[in-house]
Amino acid sequence: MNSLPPLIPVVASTIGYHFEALFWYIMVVCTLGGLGVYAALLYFCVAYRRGTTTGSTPRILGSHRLELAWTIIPTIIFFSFFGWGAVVYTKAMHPPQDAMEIFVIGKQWMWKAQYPNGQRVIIGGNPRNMTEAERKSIGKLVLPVDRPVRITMISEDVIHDFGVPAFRMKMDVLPGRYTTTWYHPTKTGEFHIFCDQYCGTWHSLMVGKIAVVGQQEFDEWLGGLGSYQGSEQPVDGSKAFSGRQLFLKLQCIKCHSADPNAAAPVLEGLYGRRVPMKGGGAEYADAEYIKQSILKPRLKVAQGWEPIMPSYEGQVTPDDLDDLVAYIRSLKPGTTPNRTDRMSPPVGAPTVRSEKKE
Ligand code: HEC
Ligand SMILES: [Cu+2]
Repeated sequence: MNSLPPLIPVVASTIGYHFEALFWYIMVVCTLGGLGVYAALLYFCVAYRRGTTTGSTPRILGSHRLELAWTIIPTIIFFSFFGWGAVVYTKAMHPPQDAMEIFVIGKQWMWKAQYPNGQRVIIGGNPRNMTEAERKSIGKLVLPVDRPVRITMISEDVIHDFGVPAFRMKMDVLPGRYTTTWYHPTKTGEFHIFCDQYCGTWHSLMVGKIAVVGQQEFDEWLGGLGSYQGSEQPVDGSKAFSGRQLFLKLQCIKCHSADPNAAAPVLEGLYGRRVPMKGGGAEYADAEYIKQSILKPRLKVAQGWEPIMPSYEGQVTPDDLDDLVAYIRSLKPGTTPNRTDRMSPPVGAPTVRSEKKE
């Protein structure tokens, strides 16, 4: 039966627990209240049915005590909903000062998230309406566990709503006005994002995932590296992403293609491997080795290859080198670009694609 969704979605944020407690409190009080009313109804129906001993009802001219009791007690009970609700609401509306800030833009029918370092991801959307670059950078909203994040949102077109059931939080995303919400994720794992406001034809595709990962994994991901990758190519705005642009611009791709029979080694999975050298010995492929391979390719030549790689000394800045290293480090099997891949424009850049009418 694991195909059925759980009756109660997992709870994965601090507000989620507050929300659950309040929800069940209201649920239990209302259920008991309702049952009480129906039980009394049933009892009176039977006890005071026509023709019973009581005959006629006694004349009762009111009781202040009774009136006060059934006014004050329910008022206290129902105001407890309000009081508790107000406390949870205030918590939910006020992100802590140290929260990390992430911007989210809603657009028919996808989400675009931007991190403090400029890194961007696209979440969800209708692939038919996207540019190639957008399609390849479809990813997840990656968040660190146990750290508060504030999400500031705006819409490019109509009203959307950024809803995360596992966090028990949703917030309307409006055109022309910023709205904010915040989460304190308490569990690692993947959780749904839904657009909770009907927003047009592909509203149903405006869905995605939040991946909550450990702090270290998160930091690596923010650098465009690491075991966790939300999308097929390095995340837009990361060092690895700039490295990829350079890799294409400097034409490294002409030799280092995905073809193992090409003139140069495939660089996927190179980082951290031991590379046998021409003339004996081996080198550990770390950042130093990669930098040296780019600046002084003749110094250490990998076994089985000809020393045909040109030196890039003077053509690349130290920053460029770091980006290239980050990119090579992020290269996973099957992710070397095609030789014909052009540099992809940044996510969200204005595009001149022809809007095909379908
Ligand atoms: C003219 C073809 C050519 C171009 C262009 C080229 N390389 Fe190379 N590259 C090679 C060959 C051949 C080797 C293997 C021999 C060696 O170690 O020098 C190599 C080796 C490497 C290595 C070490 C790989 C290993 O398995 O040890 C790295 C890293 C590298 N290149 C990065 C780059 C980068 C980054 C660029 C672009 C800035 C680039 N290369 C441009 C041909 C090329
Ligand atoms: Cu929407």
